[in-house]
Amino acid sequence: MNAFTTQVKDYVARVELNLPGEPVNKITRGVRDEIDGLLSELASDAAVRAIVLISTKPDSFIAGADIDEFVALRSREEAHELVRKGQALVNRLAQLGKPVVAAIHGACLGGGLEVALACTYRVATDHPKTRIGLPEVQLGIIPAAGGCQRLPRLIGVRNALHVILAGRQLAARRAFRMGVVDELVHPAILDQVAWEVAARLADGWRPKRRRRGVAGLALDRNPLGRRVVYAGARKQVLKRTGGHYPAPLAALKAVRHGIRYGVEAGMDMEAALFAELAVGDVSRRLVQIFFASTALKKDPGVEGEAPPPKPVRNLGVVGAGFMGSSIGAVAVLQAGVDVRLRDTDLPSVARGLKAARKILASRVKRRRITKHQYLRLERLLSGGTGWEGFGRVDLAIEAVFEDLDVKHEVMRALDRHVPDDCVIASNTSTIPIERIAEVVGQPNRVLGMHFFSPVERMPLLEVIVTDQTASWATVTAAAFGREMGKTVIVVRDCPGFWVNRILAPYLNEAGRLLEEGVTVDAIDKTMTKYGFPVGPITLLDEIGLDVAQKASEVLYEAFGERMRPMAGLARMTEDRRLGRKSRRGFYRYEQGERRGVDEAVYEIIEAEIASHVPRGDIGRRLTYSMLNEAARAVDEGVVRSPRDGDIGAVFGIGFPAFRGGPLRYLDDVGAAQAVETLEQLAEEYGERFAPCPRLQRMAAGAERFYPSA
Ligand code: T1G
Repeated sequence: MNAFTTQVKDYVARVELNLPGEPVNKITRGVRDEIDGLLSELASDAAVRAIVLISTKPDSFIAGADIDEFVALRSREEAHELVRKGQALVNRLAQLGKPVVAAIHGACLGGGLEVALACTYRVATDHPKTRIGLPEVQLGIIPAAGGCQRLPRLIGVRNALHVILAGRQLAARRAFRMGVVDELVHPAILDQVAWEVAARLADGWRPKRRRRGVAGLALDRNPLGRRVVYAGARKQVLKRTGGHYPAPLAALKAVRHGIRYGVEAGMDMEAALFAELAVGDVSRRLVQIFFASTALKKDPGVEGEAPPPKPVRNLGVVGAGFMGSSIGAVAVLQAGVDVRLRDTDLPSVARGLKAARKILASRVKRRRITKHQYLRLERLLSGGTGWEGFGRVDLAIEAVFEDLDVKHEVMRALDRHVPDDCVIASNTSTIPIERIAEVVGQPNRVLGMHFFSPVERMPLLEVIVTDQTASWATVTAAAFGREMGKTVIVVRDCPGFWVNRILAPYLNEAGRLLEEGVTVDAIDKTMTKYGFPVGPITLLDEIGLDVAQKASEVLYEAFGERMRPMAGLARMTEDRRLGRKSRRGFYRYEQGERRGVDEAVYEIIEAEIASHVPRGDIGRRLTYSMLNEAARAVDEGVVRSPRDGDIGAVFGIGFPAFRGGPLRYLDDVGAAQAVETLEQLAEEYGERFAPCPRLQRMAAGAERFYPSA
């Protein structure tokens, strides 16, 4: 296997890790066996008095245990046996009897951090690629190689739970401030500093770790304080997960048990809980989403031989409004490119630049970037009312008013001012790209880049392509979207694209239920119980009722009766109720906080609060309106695969990740059952629920969207 090579110099052994043939270092069975033998040699070698563990794989310290291994587990017993081996390795390292320095550059995650925590001292590089954390709960499992024991004892229970329960990946600087790592260095001197520390440790020096803040002492160091911490953590987890994700609560239990009964008892609890979670459905689904989103990072976005993407070093954004300025800010922050913002008058440009700078400044406030980095990034932003600078852009994105004439005017201008090989993108959410492109001389370089608001937080980007879009343009837009930190799906040009296409019937159905007398609370609570982060009525307020109304009109025009929007939406917008942004919608808002349902809306939409809809049907009507449309859209080839459709739904509208996405969920329900439910709903509530042809075919042939469960 030879994942490790060792050199001993002046009684310090430098152990290099580089797993052959793998893009990252991960703890496989082979690595465990090899390190086991190596630790025995190092322990007995009198010439070795200290050890440095360092990776020579670019930007990867250790990315954790091998996820492929625990995906293959078929029973709790197997899972328990596997995790016990991981624990034994980490404990051997901790009890080696000779000091070990972890020299960390790149991803140090999961079992990788648990290995580092078992070392005597941790030096990390201050580099964007150095990410440190215990992300296991993101995979539906828990840190089970001592992470739930060693991290709380190193940085305190409160801080450790903050890291573990959300599966955070910390930037190196943050990890240093929290005390996870002892020293932060420039990558160029990591090797030398680690070696020098090892030599000092060999001579008997030991680090005196800085004490945690007063709050840490008050809360961490006494049972009563810890009870407060545990209760607060549990409440936060339940608020965030709605109880659908067992892993964070299990991690809390493993931490608490170990603090109370000691490290060994704690690791026993880790192993037992890991074994149960690792073979559970939630973990299976979350790991599928991990692999799907990882595969998407490498997907060029076109079938067959993909041309190389054109590097984007200069971005032009037309429209310095809310979306345009956010797109510009994220492009500067994530991709570090020059951004030229253009609008029709200087006050608009000034407002756009100010809004973009505000997003950059928020990163300084949250200590994600330094003031120095802010100044460097801020200089990449410029703006004006002319076309100066657009003559050298590699990509131009328009984010102007959702009106075809306005967009045509911008497209004509871009066609004249940008280089011939510049990709021209529209951030439209409703207008077909083919229509937008019809005024451009070379429509093969036109596509859609549909960002979701707020751009700095929403992970999904839809790249919308027409039959005329050239592959080089598609791969360039997809690659740049990934440089902006987005998960990118390439979607065929049709009304609503993918996300709005499947969202519209869901939101329309919520409106119908309202008009039939079902309360806002009953509707929203039904869907948060199903696993959505917020219910459909809250989502309408967040999207903006005017935006939702415009999108629903486009879809109604395109798809007819099954996409009929709720009648009350127009009355709501006429009453200037636009949702959160106007501080009045279906909910009331005070100081930016949602403050409960505005009962006045029932009168506005002329609803009688006397619902006769059985509670079970509320969920079925809402869920199946989305599932049916998703199956129909996949059948039309709106997305390139069920995988893209599921990732788009999970990352775009918060479809419950533990259900895997609408198409995974349909596989779980089974096409025959789904058709039967839709037929019942159609009989009871109307033709819009008639099962789409794809589901009928799948039911007849017992087919699935995915080959295996
Ligand atoms: N196991 C198996 N494969 C992994 C892996 C892992 N831990 N991490 C990455 N890969 C593969 C990935 O599938 C892809 O494969 C390739 O590496 C490059 O990944 C006991 C039990 C490390 C930040 O959750 O977050 O430890 O597609 O494209 O963008 O408590 O990968 O090329 O064939 O994402 O530079 C906990 C998961 C495991 C970390 C790198 N660890 N990985 O991102 O590259 S559970 C994690 C990541 C555990 C212990 C428990 C990221 C990355 P392919 P990539 P990247």
